[in-house]
Amino acid sequence: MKAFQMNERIKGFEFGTPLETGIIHGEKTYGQHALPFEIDLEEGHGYLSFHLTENDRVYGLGPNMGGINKRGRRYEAYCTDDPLHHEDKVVLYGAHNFFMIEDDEVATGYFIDFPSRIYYDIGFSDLDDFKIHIHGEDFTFYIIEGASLKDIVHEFHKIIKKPYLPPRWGLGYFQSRWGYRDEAEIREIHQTFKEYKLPLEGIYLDLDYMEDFKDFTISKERFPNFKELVSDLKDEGVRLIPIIDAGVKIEKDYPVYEQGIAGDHFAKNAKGEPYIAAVWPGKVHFPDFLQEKTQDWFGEWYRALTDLGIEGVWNDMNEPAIFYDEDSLDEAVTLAIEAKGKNLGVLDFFELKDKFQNMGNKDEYYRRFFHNIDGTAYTNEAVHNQYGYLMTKSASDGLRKLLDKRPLLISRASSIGMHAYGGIWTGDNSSWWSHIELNLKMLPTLNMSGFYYVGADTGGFGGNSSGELLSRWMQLSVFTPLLRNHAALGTNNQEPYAFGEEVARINRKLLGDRYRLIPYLYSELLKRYHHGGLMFTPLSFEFFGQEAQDAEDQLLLGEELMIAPIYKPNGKGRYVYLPEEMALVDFKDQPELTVLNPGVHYVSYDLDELKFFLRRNKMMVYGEASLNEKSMKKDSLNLLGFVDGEATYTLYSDDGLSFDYEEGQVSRTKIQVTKKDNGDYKISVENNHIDLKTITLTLVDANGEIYNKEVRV
Ligand code: MIG
Repeated sequence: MKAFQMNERIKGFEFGTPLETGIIHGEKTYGQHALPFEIDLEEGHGYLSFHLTENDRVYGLGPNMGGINKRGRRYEAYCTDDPLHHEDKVVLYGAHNFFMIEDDEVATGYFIDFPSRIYYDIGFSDLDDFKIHIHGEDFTFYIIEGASLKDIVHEFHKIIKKPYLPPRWGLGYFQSRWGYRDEAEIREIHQTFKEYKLPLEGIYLDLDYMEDFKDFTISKERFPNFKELVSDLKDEGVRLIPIIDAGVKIEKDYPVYEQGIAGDHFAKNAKGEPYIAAVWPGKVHFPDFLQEKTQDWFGEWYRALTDLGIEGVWNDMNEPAIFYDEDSLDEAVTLAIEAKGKNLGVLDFFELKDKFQNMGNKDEYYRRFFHNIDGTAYTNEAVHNQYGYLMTKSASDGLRKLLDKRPLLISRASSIGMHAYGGIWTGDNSSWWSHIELNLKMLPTLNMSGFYYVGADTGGFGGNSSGELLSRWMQLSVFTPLLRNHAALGTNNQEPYAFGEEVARINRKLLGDRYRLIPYLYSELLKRYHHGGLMFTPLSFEFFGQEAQDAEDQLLLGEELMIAPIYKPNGKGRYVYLPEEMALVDFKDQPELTVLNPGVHYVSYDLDELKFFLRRNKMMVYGEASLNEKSMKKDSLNLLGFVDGEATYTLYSDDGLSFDYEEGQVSRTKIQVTKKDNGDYKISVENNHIDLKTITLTLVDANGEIYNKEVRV
C-alpha cells in the first residue's frame, strides 16, 4: 500500500497497481501516513467495514434505489441494464463510488477508484455495520475531510473534472417514445404540439430511425428525407436527438463494421477474435472504448449524424447490455433439443426455462471478452464500469470537434468521470408513483457524483401512464435540468396531449412554467460548473435535527428554493416541513407569495399549479413562458424575493452554445436588495449581460407585504 496526500483535506491509499481511470485529477505527494482503518486483502479482494452508531447517516453512491440516506440497504457498483426498478434492486446503470458517512458531529467522505464490482452492505445484514467488498486488489481509496457534508462534496468536486454543460436549449422540453416509426409520425407529433400550443424543444429518435438497428445509418424507407426533416424542424426551434447503441452490427460491407475490423477496434474473446454478443441489431461486436484509438475512431463516426444537422445524441445499451451470446444460446438450445419428446421432471423444466429466461447480461459474458489497455488484456468484468463512461467520452470528444459547439449528450451507463462528458437519464423506470419519489431522491445523489444534467423518463418508461401521473411527474421534472417524456414500445401514448383537453391544458401551464424557470436553472448549471457543489441539496445537509433528516421527499434547489412535489395519486396537497420561515410561491402569471412559519404545513397543490418555496432573504429570477428556447425573451426578467433584511442574487448566463464559459466568459447580473426602515427597498444591480434591459421585482417581507418595482439595468 502506498499512502499519498492531495491537499490538507484529501489523502489516499493505493493498493496494488490501480488502473488509471481518468477520474481523479491533481498532484499526489507520497508519504507515510497510516490508513485510519483496516482494509483486509484476501484472495485478491479487498474488505473493510465501518461501525455505524445509531445516528450515522450514509449518503452518495449515485443513481440507485432507496432513500437519500443509503443506510439499511445493499448496493452493488457494476453498470447493469435492468429495466425493472423494483424496490429490492441493488444495482442499476451507474457505478458511483463516492459516499459520505455522517454522525451528529463529523462527516467524512470516501471515494474508491476501482472500475469493477464493489459491494456495499450499509447496515443491512447487521444494523450497525457498513461492509464494503471490493472485487479486486488494485484500487485507490480516498478519504475526504470537510467541515460539513456540503463541504466534503465541494472538496471532492475539486479533484474530479469540471462537469458537462449542455447547450442552453438542452433545458427545454423534449418528447420521446420508443416506437415513433417514421418521418410522417415525427412531423405529426411536432404538428400536434403546435396545435396544442405546447412547448417543444426537440424529439428524441429511438432505434426505429436506424436501418436494421445499425449505428450511424438512417432507414431510407422510414426516413427518406432525413436531412430535410432535421432542418425543417430546426427552423421551427425543434431538434432531433437520435440514439446510438454500443454494439456494432456484424454485417459485411457495413462500413462501421468493416472499419472496426480493419482498425482492430473491437473487444476480443479469449482466442483473440472479436467477441460476438447479440443485442438489437442481432450479432454485434463491441467497440473497445478502453483504447484511445477506438474512442477517436468511434467519435468521428458521429459525423454521419452531424452532417445531417444533428446536434445531440443519447448513448444507450452501454453497460454494455447483452441479450445473449453464442455459447449460452447454444447451451440452452441443446438442452431444449434433448428435452424434446421426454417426460420432463419439474426441476428439469425449470432449468430449461431459466436457461432461456436468464440469458441476458449474464455475469460470465463479461468474463468472455477483453479490452486492450496499453497492450494488456483485461476482461470486461475487470474494467466494466469504464465502458459506458468511455463511450460517452468518445462521443463527446467527437461531437465537440465536429460541431464546434456544445452537443446535447446523455448516456445510460455511467460512472463518475463521465460527468465531464455528458448527462444521464436514469434508465427504464416505470409509470409508477413510487418512481416519482425515486426520481426526486436520485437528484442530490447524482449531484454529489458531479452530474447535473440529469432527469428521469417523465411519465415513466415501462407500463402505462395516466394523465394525473404525468402531470404530477411534470411538477417535479420542470425543475430537473433534463426534462424528457419517454415511454417504452407497446405502452400507451403519454405525450402531454394524450389524455384529453384538460390534461393538455394542465401540461401547457406546467411546461410554460418550465420555460419561465430556464434562466434560473441554467444559471444554476453555470454556477455548478464554476464552483462545484450541489444543485439539489437534501434538507439534512443544510439543517440540523431529525425532521430535516426525515424530510427526504423535499429538496433545496440552488441556495434559494425548496421543492416538495406530490408523488401520490389522488393528492390534493401534501404536508411540507419548513425548517425555517419561507415564502410559499404559487407560480401563477403574477406569482403569489405567502410567508409561512417554520414547522409542518399542509399545502394544497392542484395539478395545474406549480408551487415551491423561497427561502428568507433569498431571491430568484424567472422569464416568460415560451414555446422553445430560441424564442425566449432576453431583454427582460422577473425577480421574486423574500426580503426582510438584505438579499443578493447573482444570475449567471452566457451565449448558451459555445465553449467560452470554459475560459470564464460568463455574464453576471448581481442584484442586491435591502429593506429600509420605512418599508421601502434599496435596489442595486450590477449587470454585464448585454441583452438584459429590465428586471421586474416582486418582493415580500416577513409581514406578507408585497412590493413591486421595475428597474432598468
Ligand atoms: O432494450 O432503444 O433505456 O430508453 O427506449 C431496450 C430502446 C433498449 C433502453 C433504453 C430506452 C430505449 C430502449 N432501450
